Amino acid sequence: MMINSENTPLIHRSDYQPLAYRITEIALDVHLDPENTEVSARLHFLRQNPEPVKEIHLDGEGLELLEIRRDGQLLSENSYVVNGAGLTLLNPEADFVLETRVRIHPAANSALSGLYHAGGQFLTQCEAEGFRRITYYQDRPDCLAKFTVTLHGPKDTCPVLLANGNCVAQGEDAQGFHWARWEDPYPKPAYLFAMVGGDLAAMRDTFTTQSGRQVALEIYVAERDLGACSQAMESLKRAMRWDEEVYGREYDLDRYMIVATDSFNMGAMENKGLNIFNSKYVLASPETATDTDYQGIESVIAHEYFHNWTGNRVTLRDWFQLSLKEGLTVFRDQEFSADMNSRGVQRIGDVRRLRAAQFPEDAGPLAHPVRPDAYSEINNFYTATVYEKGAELVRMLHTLLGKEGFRRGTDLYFERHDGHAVTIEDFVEALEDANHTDLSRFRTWYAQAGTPLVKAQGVYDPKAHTYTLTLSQSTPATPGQAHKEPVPIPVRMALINTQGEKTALDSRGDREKVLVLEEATQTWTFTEQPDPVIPSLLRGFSAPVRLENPLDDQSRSFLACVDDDPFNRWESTQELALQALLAGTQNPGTVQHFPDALERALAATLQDGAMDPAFRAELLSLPSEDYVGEQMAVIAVDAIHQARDALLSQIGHHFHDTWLNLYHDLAGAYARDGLSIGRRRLRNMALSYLVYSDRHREDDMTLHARQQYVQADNMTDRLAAFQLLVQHPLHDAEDILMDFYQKWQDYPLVIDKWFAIQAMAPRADALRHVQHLLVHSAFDWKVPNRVRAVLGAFTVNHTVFHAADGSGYAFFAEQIRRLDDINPQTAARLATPLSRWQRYDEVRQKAMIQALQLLAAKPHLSRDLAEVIQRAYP
Ligand code: 0A1
Ligand code: ZN
Repeated sequence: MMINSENTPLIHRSDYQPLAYRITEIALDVHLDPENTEVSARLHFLRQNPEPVKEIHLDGEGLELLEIRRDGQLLSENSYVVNGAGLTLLNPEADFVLETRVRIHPAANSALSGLYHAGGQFLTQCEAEGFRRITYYQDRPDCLAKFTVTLHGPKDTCPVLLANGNCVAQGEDAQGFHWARWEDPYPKPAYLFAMVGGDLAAMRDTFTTQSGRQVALEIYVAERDLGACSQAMESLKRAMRWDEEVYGREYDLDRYMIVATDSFNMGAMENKGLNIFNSKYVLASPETATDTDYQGIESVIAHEYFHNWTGNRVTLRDWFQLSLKEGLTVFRDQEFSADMNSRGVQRIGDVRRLRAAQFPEDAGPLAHPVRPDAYSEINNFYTATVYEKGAELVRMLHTLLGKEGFRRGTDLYFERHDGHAVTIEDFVEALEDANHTDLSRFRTWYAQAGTPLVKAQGVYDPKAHTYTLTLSQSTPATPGQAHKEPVPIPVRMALINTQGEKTALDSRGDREKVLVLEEATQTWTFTEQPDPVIPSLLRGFSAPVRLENPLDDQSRSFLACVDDDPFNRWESTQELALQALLAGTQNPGTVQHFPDALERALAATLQDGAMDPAFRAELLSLPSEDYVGEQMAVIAVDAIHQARDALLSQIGHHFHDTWLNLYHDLAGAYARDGLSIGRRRLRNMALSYLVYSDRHREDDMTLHARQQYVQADNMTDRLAAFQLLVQHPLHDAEDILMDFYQKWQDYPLVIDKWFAIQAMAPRADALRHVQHLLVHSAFDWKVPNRVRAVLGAFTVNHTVFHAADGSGYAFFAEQIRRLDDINPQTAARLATPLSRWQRYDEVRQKAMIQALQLLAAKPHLSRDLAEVIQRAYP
């Protein structure tokens, strides 16, 4: 596609060059002012090689250079060059001190990268390349320096001044300004730099490390939110303890600070000793946050904390290694959450997310390896592949090496590389060396894009009493990678007999095994199997693959009732429901057949009152519209929606009395323990099925929802009812919408939900309604959470976004054009659903391509959005 922007040059992994100069120390002096902030920087340069170099490039973007000195002397104009990409120093000495003074404009920074002023606070975001928007620097992760930062700010609006490390001095000057000096003893790359200035209150606590040091913990929020920080604080302490116990990693500074803001592009950022968080992952009270929100806080707080070792102490050589910190840290946070909550339910959620975001990415034009080979804009590579698939690779390594072997490997990794900027290769080597093993073939996982397909074929021989299992693998071609190699795939498996027991698989009596499928096809024979068996494969989802296991419905239904692997038990029910939904899409509009096998599986779960309610709720939920679409050659948007609606109402109707009993029995006082959370989840699921059952009945179950909406004493229950009412196709919920808004208008995170639930409602006038949301007085183009609440939610309102007349796409593209001028990173991310045009029918394809063309023709197209469009429609 012709792109209307200053082209999109690619940066290649193979072009990596080590630094010619290190910067050993940096001292920053910052005078905070929303309109004009001045930043003075003093950098100590040290040449790495004896040979002189012609020039040094320092990155810089949008900086107004006011002064520049080398070793104290003003620099003459012919010894440096300044342009849009930065500053080039000509004929530098072997070592020298560079001083610069620049002016920047935080209030005008709506991209939220670098230093910005939002909601009355000064904040920074430097990953990946934001530091160059603050001062001239070698803004790359292998440039590790010791930072000293002095912040000056007005006392009234900025009583709190924070930066990384320890506060070593503070004072006041004559003009009513005060200042604070911070020193971080650990050399770090610039992407981990942070500073904050604002009127903030702190929730304080302490943590005593395993070696007995006391660490001050501080969470900075607006004064009125102080009461909503306890989940964050408790999660932080649990994460600190867990990292000591499971990885032997202790915190290394005397102070750990977290700052919350409503204006943030992502979830949170692991800046050394000074995390900056989207307030969505800090603030929670039972009245304003759902159980899912609480869970999100626990996992993101842990994620950022775990980065202190996996990312900060051991950092990245270059951005192609991003998954070295992200894949590993996601794996660590998933395991932490599994230990804190229910392991089975956690795994199901992790796989759901992987399949919802990463599998489609891996199957489309934006597919890339976990360790990419080239990029234009690194911000576009904070993807589900780098994060979630990256975590799955680490999980497979954990499976292959075993818990102890993996720990030996990470111990060696930290020992070897502490304080260094390293590669994924270094990580794999440490695991190999610590275990005297060879992971050569495993490396292909990092280099190759695409989701492998594993096909299983099993034969039981009743005479020989053997069960023979043949597994084969293939990976579809992805952009730039036509040919694929086999990868080692750990397949955790068991054989289950007619009594529902796992049989012995070998003479040792093991009842579960990990088979490693390394070749294109391999066969395993299990002897001494006196009875027919059903294979339970890929238990715990032991590898990020698609599995084709040709079982009949009978066997699946059986596994759905007896399999002791929670993931596979869930998977069996999902597969039955998926088949029913796919069948439903074939005959849209007709009364749907509700298969016996699915009925039996659901009935067994519904009757099992002893089962963990959270797990029970998982077993009773249907695959998402997205997931169903993924399994089709052409995504039949409307048919999927109708089939799913129809099956929901059938299940609601068929088990009506059971749902109603559950709904009443599960009522209980609000509490935050795991059991209560599970009970709420299951109860709200019952309510949802009851409301769907209305279609078949005389009674009006929305009355229950209305009552619950009014009487709820917590946001989980209130929002569940609210969502059902707003998204119900027949009932008018204007009064409820007004009521909700009035109650919560002062709580941005709650109002985000109010926007999102409306933007997801498949109502007849949905597009017009979403247009209205964009002009609502509470809508704000500058706040990413708010923009995502409307535009992000709109893209999952499938029947509206994908309306056959193209109206959804056209509307959407217009909004993305507008957003690109304000916040390119968020615009590019939101635009990715358009890249999946090949998956739809011809009419929709045309309309999606038109939308992409509308974007491509935009004047001043950002590099972020340009790259997404370019790759979506080359
Ligand atoms: N490293 C953070 C995520 C993050 C990435 C980029 C950002 O701005 C462009 C902000 C945050 C994490 O993994 O949590
Ligand atoms: Zn991370």
